[in-house]
Amino acid sequence: MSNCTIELFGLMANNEVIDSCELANKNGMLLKIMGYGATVTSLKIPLKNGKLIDVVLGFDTLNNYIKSFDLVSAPYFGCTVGRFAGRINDGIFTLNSDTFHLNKNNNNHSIHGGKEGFSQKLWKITSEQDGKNPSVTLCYHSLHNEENYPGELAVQVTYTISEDNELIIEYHATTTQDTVVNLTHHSYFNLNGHQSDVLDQELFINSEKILETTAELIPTGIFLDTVNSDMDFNKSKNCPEIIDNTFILDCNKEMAASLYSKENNLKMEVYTSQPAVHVYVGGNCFDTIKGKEGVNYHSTSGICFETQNFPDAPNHKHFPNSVLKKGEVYYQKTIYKFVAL
Ligand code: G6D
Repeated sequence: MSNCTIELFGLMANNEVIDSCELANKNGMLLKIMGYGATVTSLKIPLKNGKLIDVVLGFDTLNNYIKSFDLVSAPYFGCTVGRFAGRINDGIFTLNSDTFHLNKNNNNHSIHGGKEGFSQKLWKITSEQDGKNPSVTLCYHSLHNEENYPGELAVQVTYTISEDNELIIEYHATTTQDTVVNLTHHSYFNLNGHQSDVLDQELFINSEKILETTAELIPTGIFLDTVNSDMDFNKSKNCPEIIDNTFILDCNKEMAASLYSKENNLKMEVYTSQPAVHVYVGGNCFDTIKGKEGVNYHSTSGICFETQNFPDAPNHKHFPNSVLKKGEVYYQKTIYKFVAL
């Protein structure tokens, strides 16, 4: 019996087919992915008491995912974000003495790949792997000058669920000419189930520095110490009502962050190869589109762990490199591990 099921998720306005793929592991963990934005639409985790809970926000229909990008502040539910996740100041960066002017979609800046970033593109399911750690790979070809980024970029994202109830996300990319790349995953997690809120869940972040930003969330280049401040999550504490900050990681193989639900005795551990995790609770798109199962989401319905390079990295020489050169391979990996206690 296959633990990788492909079916129709919906049709685009031009009748282009969007498929979904559901992966199942031996413990009953279920992951559903669909091709529009290479999006995680549901992630069901088995609890010790036998219940199965969906721990990510999302929509029931393709049309609601598409419509969500027309909102003043699109939520990017569960999608793959790129070509460059996060903000780029004034939508401008210089590379190899050429200056690039990106499409602006957030105040006077570019965010999450521009007006129509990877989150709104049709990714093709190119391979699926059955067996004990089932996986699915989706691909997208971003043309040279798409959203004014240089270089044709061939991107792959592979989602795997392991026997240890891990959601493993791996990105590969190559380019026809030097460009900038920063890919991330944008699920809103809620370990009490997608219909509740995260305020009583405990947040841990293995970091002692955040990026200082302007009022428009553009990094100034200054790193702020967080120890003994409101932004110090080295000791777990309840999720804040509002947070929209990039935490600098220096943890190699150690856990980067975690979330814990006392209600469900369920913990999610985050591991990543990325140099930062942008943690986000908030949003103002709610009460506009109905979430899955008709649930009315609100600003504390979920928390994002957007593991990534630093926002605006192309404009700060002391930030980690964000340039992908022709002939190089971009590879990043993030693991969201679920532990039922
Ligand atoms: C806001 O600043 C946040 C981003 O981090 C988030 O990805 C987006 O909303 C959905 O712009």
